[in-house]
Parts: sequence; C-alpha cells; structure tokens
Amino acid sequence: TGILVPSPSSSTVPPVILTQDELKKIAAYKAVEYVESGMVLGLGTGSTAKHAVDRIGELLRQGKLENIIGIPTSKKTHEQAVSLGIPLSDLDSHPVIDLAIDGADEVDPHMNLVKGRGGSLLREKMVEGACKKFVVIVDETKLVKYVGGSGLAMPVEIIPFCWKFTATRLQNLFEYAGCTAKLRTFGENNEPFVTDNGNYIVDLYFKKDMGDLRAASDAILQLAGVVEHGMFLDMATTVIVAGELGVKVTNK
Ligand code: ABF
Repeated sequence: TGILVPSPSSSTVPPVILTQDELKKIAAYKAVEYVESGMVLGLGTGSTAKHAVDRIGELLRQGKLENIIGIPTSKKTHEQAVSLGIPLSDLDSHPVIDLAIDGADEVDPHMNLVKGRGGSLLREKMVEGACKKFVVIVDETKLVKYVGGSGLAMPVEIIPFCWKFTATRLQNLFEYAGCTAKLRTFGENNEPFVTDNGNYIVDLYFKKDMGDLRAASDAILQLAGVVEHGMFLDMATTVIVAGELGVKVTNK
C-alpha cells in the first residue's frame, strides 16, 4: 500500500506514491538533523530507527559528524551500528544521553507512546529514560487517539518463571477494559519469543481503552513477575510524523 503525495494542481507531473518505508525514512532523516558532533546518542530499534542509524553511519563516514557515541537499544541495533563503524558504549559508562531517536507503534496527541511490538521495550525504556531529548519518528499510520486502544498489542515484558500466572494476573487487572493477554510466540511450534534480556513478552489486547494511563502503568509495574511495559508516558520530547502532506514536527 502506498500513500499519495499530491503534486501542485498546476503541474502535469503525476502524483508521487511514497511507500510506508519511504515515509519512515523521511521521518528518520529529519530526526538525524538534530544530531550534532560530540553527542552521546540513543540508537533505536525497528525498521524506522534503522534508517536513522544508517544515516548517522553515513554522516560519520562522510566526516559530516564526529565524535559520536552510540548507545544501542537492542542486540540487533548493536550489530547494525558495529557494521556501520559507529563507536558504541553503554549506560554504565554514559548514564546521561544527549539525544535518542527511535520509532513507536502508537503515538497519541499527548505524545504518549506504545512501543515494544519489535520486542525491545526494556532497553528502549532504559536508554530513552536517560535522554535529555527523545525524538520519536513515525509514519502517519502510527497516530492513534488513545494508546492501547487501537485493538493492537500493548506489550509487557515478564520473567519466564510461571508466565501463565503473570499473564492471567495482567488480564484480570484489565477485565474492565475487555483485556486478553497472549504470550508472544514465533515459528511453527509456537516457541515463546525471548527478548534480548532472556524474558518473555505478553501482548495485551483491549476491547475498550484502559482509562488513566498512569494508573494503568503503576498497576502493571506492581505485579511481581513484570519487568516493564510498552507504554512510554511523558517521555517523548519531539515527535516527527511523515505522511501524505509532508513532515510534521511537534515539540513538547
Ligand atoms: C521500536 O520499533 C519499537 O519500540 C516499536 O515496537 C518498533 C516500531 O517499529 P517500526 O519502526 O519497524 O514500525 O521502536
């Protein structure tokens, strides 16, 4: 599926169809304009963030950026950054990060996010929680009215020990919102998906919105067995949305 970009009405040039991936790339490149030499950068995960990491690597190679230190949010991004020659470090050595750039699965009008459908929510939350600036890059399909209300997954990372018990407790917590909790699996044999941290992910699906997001967040985090959830509340400082009518940048 593509998105129609209208050409000026006087033009005889046919409209350009941009794919979703091209829109992701546009948002990513716009975000990299915020990067300056000497910065410590949080490097996001996913198909949108991948474009940003590629671009940072390219600018380093061209000598247009210098002295960058990247803090990857997943093993996959770590590998990508190594292959691009981006110098890397970690939160232990760099507990304060200048800027992080990452994608999201949902973005609401208050810049609250759902993340983690790619499975990297814990490291993303640790890295992006340590940033002075957190730039979120999405194509317009990610915009929602309420996070968690799209009918798609709101991921929760849990420890594998007695995962059914924890999944059931999560589901019961949100009975009022028609919640269903499903263990994330992969492959023909439905093997549990294992995160970079050796944990499982339970995806929560809601029939109604979950109400006060902060209260929902607190309730989830109080359950023993839960490591972290995919709601990123009040963390983004900039959201860049690439869509049909161009790029929109919103700052907090
Ligand atoms: C990461 O990548 C995740 O938090 C989110 O789950 C996902 C978004 O993926 P994509 O950019 O591939 O749509 O940022």
